[in-house]
Amino acid sequence: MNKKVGIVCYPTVGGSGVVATELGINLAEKGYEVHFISTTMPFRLKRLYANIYFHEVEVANYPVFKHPPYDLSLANKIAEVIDREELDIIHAHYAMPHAICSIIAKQMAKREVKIVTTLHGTDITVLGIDQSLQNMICFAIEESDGVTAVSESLRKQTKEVFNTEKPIEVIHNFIDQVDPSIESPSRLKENLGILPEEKVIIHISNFRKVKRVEDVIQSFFLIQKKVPSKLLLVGDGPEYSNMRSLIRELGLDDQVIFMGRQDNIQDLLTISDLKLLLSEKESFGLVLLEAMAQGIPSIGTNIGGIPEVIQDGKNGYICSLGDVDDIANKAINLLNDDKLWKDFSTHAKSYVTENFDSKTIVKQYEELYDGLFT
Ligand code: GMT
Repeated sequence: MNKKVGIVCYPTVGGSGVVATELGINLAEKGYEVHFISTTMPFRLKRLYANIYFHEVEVANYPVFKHPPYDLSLANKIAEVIDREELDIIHAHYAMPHAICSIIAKQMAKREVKIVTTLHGTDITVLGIDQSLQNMICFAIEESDGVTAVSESLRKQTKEVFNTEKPIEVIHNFIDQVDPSIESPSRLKENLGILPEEKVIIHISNFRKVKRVEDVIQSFFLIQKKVPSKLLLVGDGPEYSNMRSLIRELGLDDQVIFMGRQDNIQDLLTISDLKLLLSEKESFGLVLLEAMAQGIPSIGTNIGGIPEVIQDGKNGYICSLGDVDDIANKAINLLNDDKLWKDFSTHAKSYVTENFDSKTIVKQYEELYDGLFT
């Protein structure tokens, strides 16, 4: 009989929430009973599935609490769901705080349950650097029954930073086959004020400092001098206003289109010719897969898991962090060479299908789950 799996994740727009939700949907389609435990319904969970349940974590907020105790409310809810729904596995996405809360819940619950933790990056590459949290993250890793990392780079970094004994399996992020786009690309381009002959460069992120959106803009500044083009900036976050100012300073107001947060980026990718992800920290870069699955070549930095997704010179380019001249030169060369672009585009699609298809990757999670019960 298929197992009952509880998935604990951040429901908001962001790679880890997308991966957790898509995993749940794929498992449900294979007959698992899936229980999402989160503060709000994961945003990609748009359809109704008979065997997917959602359990809302309500955070108590009494005046005596200086900070609402999200972690405790979550642990309590996980324990409650383990017992009531007779779960076999809790799959926590992020060590901090989701794995920790799951471990507390396991101790509270009356039923034996296995904990699987998937490391997505920031818990290791950002929080891991904070000494005060290191012991806690170590504890989450060692006490989990199974641990995965979304890239080899993240697995290596976790071992180096935490020196943990627990084996960490690399299970890359994945993508479902892309549905045909509903919007007509030429109409969408026209609606956005992009001329038919203009190339479209796209960047999608949460505009945190680590994403180095300023490098995207500086690279575009050089690109647009040689290639008629527009830059689509999709997302929102702390660096948003600084980026607006930079664009004004560079006189790029008419050539950069701010799209804000978008749940459905597929149509925007359909009209794009090049994806830029120039982060200084990136454990994987799910947005790269989303672009490459649509045949959009990408340029990324030689950071974290990015080189596990982009094959330099085959389906995109890998450049050094901050080297905007090199990034721009490579982009100009690619955008001006139709044959090269088509080659990269074909390779991008096939590389994603061969290596990051949901069918292949979800099977790896299933094998991991099975292994916990033998
Ligand atoms: O990109 C982000 O900063 C959001 C973050 C998240 O929590 O969704 O992304 C992390 O997990 C994604 C899914 O595994 C990865 O594709 C991103 O590379 C990773 N972000 C970082 O490592 C900065």
